[in-house]
Amino acid sequence: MNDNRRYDNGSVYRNSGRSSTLRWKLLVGLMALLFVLVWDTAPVQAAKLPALKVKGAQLVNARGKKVQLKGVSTHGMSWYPEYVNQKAFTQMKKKWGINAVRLAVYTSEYNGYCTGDASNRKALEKRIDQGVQYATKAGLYVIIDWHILSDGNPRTYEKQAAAFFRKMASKYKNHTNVLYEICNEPNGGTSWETIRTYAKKIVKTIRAKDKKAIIIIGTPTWSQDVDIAADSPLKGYKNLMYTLHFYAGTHGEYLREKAQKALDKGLPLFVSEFGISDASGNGGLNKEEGSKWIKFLKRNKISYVGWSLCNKEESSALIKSSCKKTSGFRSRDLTPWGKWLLKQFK
Ligand code: IDC
Repeated sequence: MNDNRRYDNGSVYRNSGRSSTLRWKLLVGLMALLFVLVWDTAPVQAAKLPALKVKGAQLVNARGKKVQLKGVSTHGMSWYPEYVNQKAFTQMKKKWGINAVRLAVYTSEYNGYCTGDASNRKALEKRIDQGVQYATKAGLYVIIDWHILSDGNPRTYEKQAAAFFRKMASKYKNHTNVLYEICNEPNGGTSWETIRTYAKKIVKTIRAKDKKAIIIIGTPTWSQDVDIAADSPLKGYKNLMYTLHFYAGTHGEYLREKAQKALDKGLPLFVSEFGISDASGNGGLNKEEGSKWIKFLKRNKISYVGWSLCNKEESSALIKSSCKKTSGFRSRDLTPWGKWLLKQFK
C-alpha cells in the first residue's frame, strides 16, 4: 500500500518534474546566453582599480593608505609574446597573489620598438594593448616599460620615446591601473643630468594627456644610482617614482645602502625589475641575499616586480624550459627562481 502510494506519487512528481526541468534548463540557458552577451560586449572596466598616488616617498591609494605592488615582468614581448594571455594573467592574480604585471617593450634588442620595422611596431602596440586589457580584466596594475638596454642612453631614441608615450598616454589616460616606466636601465656612463633632461621631456609629454598616472624614471648605472637621482629629482610634477633594480647574485648590501640614502632624502623608489641570479640573468641563485632584499623592500613598503615570465633556458626565467604551457602553470612547471618568487608573494 505504502509502496503503491510511493509509486503513484512518484509518477506524478516525475511528470511535473519533466516540465519543470525543461523550464529550468531554458532559464539557465537564457541566463548563460545573457551572461555571454554582456561579458563579451561590456567595455573593459578601466576604472575598476583605484588610481595610485605618491605621497612623500610612498606609493599610496586614494585614501592615503600605503600600497606595495608585487608582480611579474614579461620577457621582451617580441621574444615571448605567447605569455601575454588572459588565462596566465588571471592565474597569476588569483593563484600567485600578484597585483601588478610589467610589459617589457625592448627598444633596441631583438625586433625592438626602435630597431624593427613599422609592422613590428604595430605588432608590439597590439600586444601592449592586449596586455593592458588582460591585466585590467584580471584586476592587475600594469606597467608599460620602455626597455632601453644596449642603447644605454635614453636620449638615443628620445624622439621615438616621446611619440610612443604620447600615444600610450592618450590611449590609456582613463585606465587608472596603467603606470609608465620611461627608461628601464640607462647605462654606459649616462649621467643623471642626461637622464633628467630626457625624463623632463617625457614626463611633460605624458602629463599633457594624463595628469595623474604614476611615472617611473630610470636612474644611472642600470638603475642603481638612486642616491644620485635623490640629490636632484624632477621638480614640478606629482606621482613620479625612481627605478631601483637589483640581481641578488651580484648586488647586495652596498646597493641597499645606496637605496637607503635615497629613501632618507625622500626619493620614492620602485623596483620594477629584480632577480636573485647574477646580473646577466643567469648563473646560480642567491636566495639568502634575495631574502635580505625582500625584507628591505617589505620594511620600506617598496613595490617589486620579478624578471621574467618565460621559459628561456636561463636561471632568471620563471618557467622551466621543458614546460611548453603558456598558462595553467603548476608548481612543477616553475624553475627554482619561480618557486622562490611565488613564496614571496604569499
Ligand atoms: C636579459 C634576458 C636575456 C636577454 C637579454 C637581452 O634575461 O634573455 O637575452 O636581456 O640583452 C636586466 C635587463 C633585462 C635583462 C636582465 C638579465 O633589464 O633586459 O634581461 N637584466 O640580464 N638588467 C639587469 C639584468
